[in-house]
Amino acid sequence: MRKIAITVLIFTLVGGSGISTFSGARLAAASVRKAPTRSAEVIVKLKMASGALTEEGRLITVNRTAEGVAVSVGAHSSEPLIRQAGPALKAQIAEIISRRGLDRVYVMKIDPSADIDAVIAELNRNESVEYAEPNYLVKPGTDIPSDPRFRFQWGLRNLGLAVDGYGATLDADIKALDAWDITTGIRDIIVAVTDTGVDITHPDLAENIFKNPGEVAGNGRDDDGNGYVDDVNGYNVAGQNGDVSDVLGHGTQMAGIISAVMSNGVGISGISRARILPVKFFRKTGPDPTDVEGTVADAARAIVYAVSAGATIINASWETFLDSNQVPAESIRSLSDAVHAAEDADILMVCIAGNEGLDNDTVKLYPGHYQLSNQIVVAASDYNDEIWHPPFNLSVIKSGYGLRTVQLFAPGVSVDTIMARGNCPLCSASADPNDWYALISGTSASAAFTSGVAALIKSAYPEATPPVIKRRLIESVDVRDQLKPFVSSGGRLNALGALTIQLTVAPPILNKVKLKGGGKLQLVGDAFQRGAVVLVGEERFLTRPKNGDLSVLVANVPEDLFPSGGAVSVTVRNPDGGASQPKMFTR
Ligand SMILES: [Ca+2]
Ligand SMILES: [Ca+2]
Ligand SMILES: [Ca+2]
Repeated sequence: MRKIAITVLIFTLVGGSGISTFSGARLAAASVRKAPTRSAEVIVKLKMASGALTEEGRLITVNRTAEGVAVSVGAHSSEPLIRQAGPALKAQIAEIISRRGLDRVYVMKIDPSADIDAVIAELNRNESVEYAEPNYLVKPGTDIPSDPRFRFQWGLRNLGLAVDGYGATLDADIKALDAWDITTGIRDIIVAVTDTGVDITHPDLAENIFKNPGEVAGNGRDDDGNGYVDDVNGYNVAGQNGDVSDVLGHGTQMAGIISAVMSNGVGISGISRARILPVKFFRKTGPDPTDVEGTVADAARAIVYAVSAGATIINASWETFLDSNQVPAESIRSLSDAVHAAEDADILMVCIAGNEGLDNDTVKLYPGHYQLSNQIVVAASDYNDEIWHPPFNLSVIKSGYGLRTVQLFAPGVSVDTIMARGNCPLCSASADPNDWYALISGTSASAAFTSGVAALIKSAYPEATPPVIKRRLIESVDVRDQLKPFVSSGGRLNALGALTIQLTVAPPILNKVKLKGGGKLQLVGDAFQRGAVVLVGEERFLTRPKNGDLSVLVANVPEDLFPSGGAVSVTVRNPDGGASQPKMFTR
């Protein structure tokens, strides 16, 4: 198998709304660091400017500050990370973006000859700056397909017949046929494929592609007013347009595993009938088909678009580049802010353990390394329930793993899926529809399997929050001795088990409710979990632990929900589904 070689180029910013340009370079050109792990950009988050904020935490003056900060280090341009805030942006989404400060994050283009480390150090000394960090590059987590003609979906049902020429084990599969007796997935479920794009007209996929009913294609207008122009079938956050065509072929492979059209007499079957929301964030950087690049800033934008578009699940089959000298000591905070926003929006995010055979407990691989309550990290197993390794060589491991940080295995070797059509590295140039399929290997495929099963869980249990979906996935695995040393659950994904397992839940206990000035609701009790919500009457509000203490939760609630002298029911619900007894509270 050939690894994808992705040419890394320093790209030029395309002109567009919201980009400010500057001239002049103040920092002297220093030793040029040709780092293949990051672009010639920095990501800067500004502190909240005191006294200038509106009630919602938004303000105009921050933009002026961003320009000032950019000029101070000789940046060529400064562009807000979040470029969209249309009238249709739901208040809840706006609140999440503001809560995570994503509206204070800027991407600044630095002179390629400047010393980026020095620029970042200077930015971090600036009193207006909350953090500054490199705009790291990310890569899709897969290898080039091996044999486009060989189609046998052992991961769904393994009959023990040879796979790609190698012996396989009966029942080393996710039990998809039995799971489909319970549900094949409902179309309300939206799986955002944050990736290289998707071939949305592929005959085995088109029916399951998300369609934005309020948007008119190709008229250059944002018809539904959600802040994104022409986002009819998802969005291209890097190019700021509705062209989600696949620049590499990788996103299409993921979409096929998750939701290739079932029972249409064509090709393969996806795991679910959920709809695919293509969110393209990789971009072309040159004429060669392999000139494709993705950055952390665009990955963060992709996550925010998925949040805005109402995704249920985000499939993140990509990872930061790994080089022991380049992996930062600190986390990548801009990407963390975006993943936190997905957590606030109750979106499950499926992440990969990587394809370098690295122990994720010791090597930081993003976005999986954040380990937030809505994230699950997946390793790749083969048709014999072994960790992904080269044929006949069990001593070399290709899948990433981690007893603390990787939760489960899912099929990731010689997995049958669909190919995008056209001129790209993982595309098919053939006119024969039989050639529009391929076997692929990588933890990317394993994440897509997991996203597909998560879509089935959410179809059968619409109330399930990400932590509940995670528990269903993790606690129902088929445990295998040979997988135990590698992941916390010790096993491989089992779709049937994930749908049928009985979860035990310890409900939170709500002892005391207090209403402080400004609508600050304080909840005192036991067995609260991070990410718990409070129901005030019918309305739901996010909580946060007071000073990190989980026995006291705080939520911002409009005071008018508590009429003077009238009793209101207050309930705390944990993300794992446990709910306290309602407590009647009178202001
Ligand atoms: Ca739109
Ligand atoms: Ca339009
Ligand atoms: Ca099909």
